[in-house]
Amino acid sequence: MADNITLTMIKPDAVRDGHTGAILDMITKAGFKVKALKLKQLSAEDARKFYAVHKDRPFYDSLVSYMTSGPIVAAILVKENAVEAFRNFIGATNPQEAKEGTIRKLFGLSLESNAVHGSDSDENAIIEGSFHFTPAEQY
Ligand code: IDP
Ligand code: MG
Repeated sequence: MADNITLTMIKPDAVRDGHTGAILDMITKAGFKVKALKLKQLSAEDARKFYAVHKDRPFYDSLVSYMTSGPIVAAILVKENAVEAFRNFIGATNPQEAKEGTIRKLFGLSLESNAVHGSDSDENAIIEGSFHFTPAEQY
């Protein structure tokens, strides 16, 4: 099967707490190849747009505040079946429900501050990749 991409963000709490290196190490050791990578401060407009699918959810405003509370690390990752493989690798949205050894179990602080993002479909991975990276920033 051909390789696919997924988009991840190491979220502000995990960057702030110094987990960027450990998380990137786990990601690459799990066989995901880095196609694009950057440290980036999201504006409120960026965060609202990125999470527009959740705009009617009660946690939307809080999520936007959280995601703009400090820089994030965005990356496009490549692997066979990347979207599903990465979501299995990071664990459930709620770190308390995430399996042992997953990134969210290891580094997540709460349902909101759950350390990392992972795309939910191949289509959204492409949209989210283009949101963060120009073609020239992708290798
Ligand atoms: P996902 O990141 O596992 O795909 P989504 O349902 O797409 O989960 O939610 C996006 C992000 O919004 C989550 O990663 C988490 O940071 C936050 N979030 C989701 N549900 C809640 C909630 O019920 N309360 C607070 N924050 C939430
Ligand atoms: Mg999602």
